[in-house]
Amino acid sequence: MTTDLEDVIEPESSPQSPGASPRWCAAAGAISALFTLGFGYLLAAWYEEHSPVDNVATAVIGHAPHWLVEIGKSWFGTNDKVALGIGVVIITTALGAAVGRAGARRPLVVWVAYAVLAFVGFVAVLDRPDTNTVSAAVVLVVSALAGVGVYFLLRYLASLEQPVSATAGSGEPRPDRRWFLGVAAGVVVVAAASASRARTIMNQVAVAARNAVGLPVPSERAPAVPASASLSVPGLEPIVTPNSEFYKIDTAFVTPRVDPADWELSVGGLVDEPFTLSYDELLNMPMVERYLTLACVSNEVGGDLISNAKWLGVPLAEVLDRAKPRGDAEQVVGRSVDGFTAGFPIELASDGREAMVAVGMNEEPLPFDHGFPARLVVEGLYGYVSATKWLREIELTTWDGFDGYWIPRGWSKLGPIKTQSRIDVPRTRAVPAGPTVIAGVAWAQNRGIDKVEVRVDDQPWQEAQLADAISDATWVQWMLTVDLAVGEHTLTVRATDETPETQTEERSRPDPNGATGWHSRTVEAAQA
Ligand SMILES: Nc1nc2c(c(=O)[nH]1)N[C@H]1C(S)=C(S)[C@@H](COP(=O)(O)O)O[C@H]1N2
Ligand SMILES: [Mo]
Repeated sequence: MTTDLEDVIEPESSPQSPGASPRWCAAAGAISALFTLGFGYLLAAWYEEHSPVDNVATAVIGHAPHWLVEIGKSWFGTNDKVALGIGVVIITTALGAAVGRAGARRPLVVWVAYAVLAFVGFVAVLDRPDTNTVSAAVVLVVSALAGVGVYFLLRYLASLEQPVSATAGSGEPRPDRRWFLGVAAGVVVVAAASASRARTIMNQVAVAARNAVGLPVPSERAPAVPASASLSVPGLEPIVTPNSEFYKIDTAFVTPRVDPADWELSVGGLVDEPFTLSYDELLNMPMVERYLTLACVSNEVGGDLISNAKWLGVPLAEVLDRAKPRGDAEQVVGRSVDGFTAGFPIELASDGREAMVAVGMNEEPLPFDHGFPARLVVEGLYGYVSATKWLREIELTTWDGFDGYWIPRGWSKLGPIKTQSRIDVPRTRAVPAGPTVIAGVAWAQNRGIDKVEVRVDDQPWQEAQLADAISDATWVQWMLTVDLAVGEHTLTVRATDETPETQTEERSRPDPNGATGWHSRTVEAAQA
């Protein structure tokens, strides 16, 4: 018997065809789905657009219910985007297999499934402000057609039979899988190569541009960090966090890699003189340099979503003044290239706290992960209401006129950082009995730390030694040597800020406006 195109389109017409069985059609479906992802990624890179997977994942992150996002964060922590990416690939493969299998009897199902896929991809595009819908549609249609093509090709190859001579004697036609397997392997390789090539294309322009940036010399340098700001306790975090160690939190499925050549910062809203700045214009404004400790509202008591860096940037007050804010402007909203928003009261831009449009971080242009080419940093506010990365717009609006990204998701509209302290040393549970150094950090940005106290079990609080603070905008190190008897001990720390207010013992969760409670650690002291 022969296999012709008719069999491919309507397999019922040749019931004895052994090749394109549902199982092999499922494999063809899974492989063509993977091919669609990789090829779509490459097309998107050519068109300088986000990949369809990125768009869909971004839409999922943006519209996922509050509880689901929190589950994602608690299961996968900072790896939640990787988990989501792997999830997308697994789901696509599984759906592809199911559709491919259904296509064994009803090829139309495959066409419909790919059409639905392209439609979902298109709806996700509509959510992104920085996307050209026409090129996105081209990417979706072409990659979906390519996926359908690969499916029917594989399905056809799966139906091939060995030449009659090879099956002589039996009389039964036997399937010939060699073509299928060879082509399928080739398709998988092409899909993977497309994805990796797309990644490179998407990154290279921005990477080269960032490498070429020469940061301006600030008109006001930050004073050098005094040696007295660092206690020499092994295991204590450095007072200034290296960029590679700086905590990273954002909603971006793929870190934006913005080419500053096609970037602009616009300042507008309730202002008399809206304006835009190119990256070079921004770099030519008078710059200051400041140490500032950023903290995430999601940080648990004792957690590490807090880091300290030296930032280089233009004071926010100068940027806003230039636009001549109107009397009814109450809120400063930062908007990112990927649609994230964060807002805070306009008074905080000029009440003496550090607040800037930052371009540099620890003597480098901002790393991509931390907002290149520009971001906001505001002393004393959690990042979710202030520290917009990949900043593209500053809009002045009324307080009720706009809610930032996290506000409708259950977080407070005001996000002042709460006074907190953390035990870092000892790092291990087992410690030698006798004099033991306890050390850590405490922070109360914009108020300053007045004192830190440590308690062993139920003994009286003892005041710890404080290192010199770089400024009220940064965390401060503390240490205390306590005498531990053999056995188990609970060490507890609490800080008092300069208001002066001592942090509350009452434990509360990070949502809606930052965790409270005293950090404590249990150690086991043994005879040395
Ligand atoms: N564009 C954008 N900016 C953002 C966010 C985001 O999701 N997208 N997250 C904010 C939050 S919640 C925090 S805590 C800080 C974290 O900054 P970092 O990643 O540089 O530490 O960035 C803020 N800026
Ligand atoms: Mo955050």
